[in-house]
Amino acid sequence: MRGEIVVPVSPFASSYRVLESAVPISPTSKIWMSGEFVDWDDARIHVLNPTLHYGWGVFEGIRAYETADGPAVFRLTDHIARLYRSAKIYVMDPPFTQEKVVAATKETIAVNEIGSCYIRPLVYLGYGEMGLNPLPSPVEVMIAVWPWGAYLGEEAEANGVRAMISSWKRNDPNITPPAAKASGQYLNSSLAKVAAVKAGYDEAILTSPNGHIADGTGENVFIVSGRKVITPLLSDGPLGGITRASIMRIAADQGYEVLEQHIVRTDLYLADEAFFTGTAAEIVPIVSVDDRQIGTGKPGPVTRELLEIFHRATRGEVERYRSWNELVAS
Ligand code: PPE
Repeated sequence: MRGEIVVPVSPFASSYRVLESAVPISPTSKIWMSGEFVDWDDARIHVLNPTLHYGWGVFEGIRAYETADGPAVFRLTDHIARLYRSAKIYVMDPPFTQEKVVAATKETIAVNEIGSCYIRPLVYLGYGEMGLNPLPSPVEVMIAVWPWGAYLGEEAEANGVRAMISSWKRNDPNITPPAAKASGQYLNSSLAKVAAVKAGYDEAILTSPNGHIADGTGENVFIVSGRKVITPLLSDGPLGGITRASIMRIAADQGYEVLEQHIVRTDLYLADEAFFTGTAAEIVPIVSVDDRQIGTGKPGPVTRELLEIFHRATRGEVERYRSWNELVAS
């Protein structure tokens, strides 16, 4: 089967499991391409598109959820603001305002008659120029939506995942800046992901060039130590996750001491609990790192508490976080 990969069940095991493509795309009807709706199968670009060759593009990953008032996009305005910050870093000036892209995202969800979904906007270079100077190329924007299931597997939330520290280092601000969510930067994440999956782990955690924990391949990392909920400083190279910010707020509101600080790999080994946060992954407990069991080796109570509040917040069920639910029909 395409994408099939066989991995050991654990580094010490003699049995193997087959990983299928974990997160396939289910097509919807229309994709928004620079101002027009195009049929899903016709949303094409030329093979000499420069973004395909050099990775000069910036994107977002956003989710919409069903709420009592209809589908709502979780923190859509914040995601589109990050998209434009990423575009600024990569000197791309999208030919649409942020407000227009926010509205177009809602329209794309409505046109596709979909409730809960994953949303993928991409700012990329148009066809016509080739070479390493992106500046002469036109800037295009596309938005697609589709139903996307559990990013780290159906059982990840209930049972937790096994992570390893990657030998691949996270991007550095003076190499390819982690403050931008740029297409080409994901070579770094995918190298780490492939190494982790082939070694039989669910996910990789990358460190900064000087050894501080940064983030997972597509998720931020948190540890829990007593009443402290701790996540790496942005200067250590994680993406400034919107789920990260949401969990920091929820944890503070629940009375935890929330800290951004340097974390090293042994802090993970010795934590009471650890978890990943991200739009695609949502909240996923980490039950071991480098085969050191974390805490009891099961998803912990603080992780569960925060995860449950987060889920209710995404569905518009928590009054104090209602401003995070941006209704599609508004
Ligand atoms: N770190 C990285 C490297 C990252 O890619 C993401 C999001 C996060 C942290 C969490 O950020 P946020 O989603 O704002 O909480 N990764 C997106 C892309 C995943 C993909 O496979 O593509 C996502 O979760 O949508």
